[in-house]
Amino acid sequence: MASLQRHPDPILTRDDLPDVPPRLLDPSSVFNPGAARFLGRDRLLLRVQGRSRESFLMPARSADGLRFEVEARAITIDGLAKAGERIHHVYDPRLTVVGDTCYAVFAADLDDACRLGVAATTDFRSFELIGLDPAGDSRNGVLFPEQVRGRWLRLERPNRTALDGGPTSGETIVLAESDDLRSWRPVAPVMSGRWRYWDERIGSGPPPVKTRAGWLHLYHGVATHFQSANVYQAGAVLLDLDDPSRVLARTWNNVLEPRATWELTGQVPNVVFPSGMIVDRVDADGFAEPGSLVRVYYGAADTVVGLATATIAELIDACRDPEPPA
Ligand code: BMA
Repeated sequence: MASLQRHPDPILTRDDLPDVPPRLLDPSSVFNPGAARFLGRDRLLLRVQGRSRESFLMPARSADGLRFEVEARAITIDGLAKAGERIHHVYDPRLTVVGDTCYAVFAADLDDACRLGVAATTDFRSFELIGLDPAGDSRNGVLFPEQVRGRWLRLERPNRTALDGGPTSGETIVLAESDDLRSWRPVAPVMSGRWRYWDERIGSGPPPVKTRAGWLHLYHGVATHFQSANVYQAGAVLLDLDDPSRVLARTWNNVLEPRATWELTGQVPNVVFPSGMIVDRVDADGFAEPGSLVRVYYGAADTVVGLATATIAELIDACRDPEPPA
C-alpha cells in the first residue's frame, strides 16, 4: 500500500523558535506551515502560538528541505488592519507560487466566523493583502498554481458543523472561482466526507500539484466516531485538469495517520495536518515528474512540524487504490 514515509523526528519544535518580543517570548507551539520553493530556497510560513494562544506567522528557509532556519520575526500583512474587521488570529497559510509572486491563502478568526484572505509577496519579507472575504465562514483555502479558462480557482471548506468538544469543521470541499483574487464565487462541490470511515470531516491540505494524471491534492480527514478523540489523518485525491470539481480517484485508506508519540500527544492529540508540499522536479510544461520526490510538511498534534515523503507516482497510485467491494 502506498503511503507517506515520515521523517523520524519533528523537523521543527518550539526549541527552534527565536524569541520575538513582546508577543512571542518562549512560544508554545509551531505547526501547520505553508510551504513553497521560492527565490531559490525551500520556505515555510509557520503558524506559531504564543503563550496567549494567539497565532502568528513566522518565515523559515532551508537549502535542503529538512533543516530550516526560522527568522526572528512574525510577518504582518499590509492592509489587513484596515480591512474593517476585528481579527483575533491569522493562521494555517497555504502557499502558491505563480510567476514571481508567492500567494498565501490564510484563515482569519473573527468574533463569530472564520474568513479566508489572500496576501501576496515577491520577497518573502513584506506581504500585502489582496482581499479578505467580506462574508462567509470557511477554512482550508488553497489557490491553484495556474488559472483555468482565464479564472483563478481555489478549494475551500465551508464550516458547517462543530466537532464534539473541538473546532468548527465541515464535510464538503468546494471549488470557487475569481477574476481578481478578491471576490470569490462557488462553482461546485468537489468531494464530501465518508461517514463512518477515516475521513468523515474533510478539508484541503496543500495547494493542488499539476501532474499528467490530474491535479494531485492532499487533504485531511477527521474520524469523529471515537469516544473521546477526533483523529486527523491525511489522504489524496486526483482532480480533472480541465474541470477540477471532478474527482478522478481518491485514496480509500489514509496515507498518513498519527503514530509517532509527537503526533499522538501534544496540544491537540492525534493530529497530522498536511499544509505544505514541495515537489522536487517539474517538467518543461509545468507537470510534476512521476519519479520526483515530494516533501509534505504537516502540523503534528498542533505542537510541532513533521515532514513526510513519497514520490508523485506513489501518491497517484495511492489515489487509485480500489475501494473494497461492498
Ligand atoms: C482544524 C484547524 C487546524 C487544527 C486542527 C486540529 O480544525 O483548526 O488549525 O490544526 O483543527 O486541531
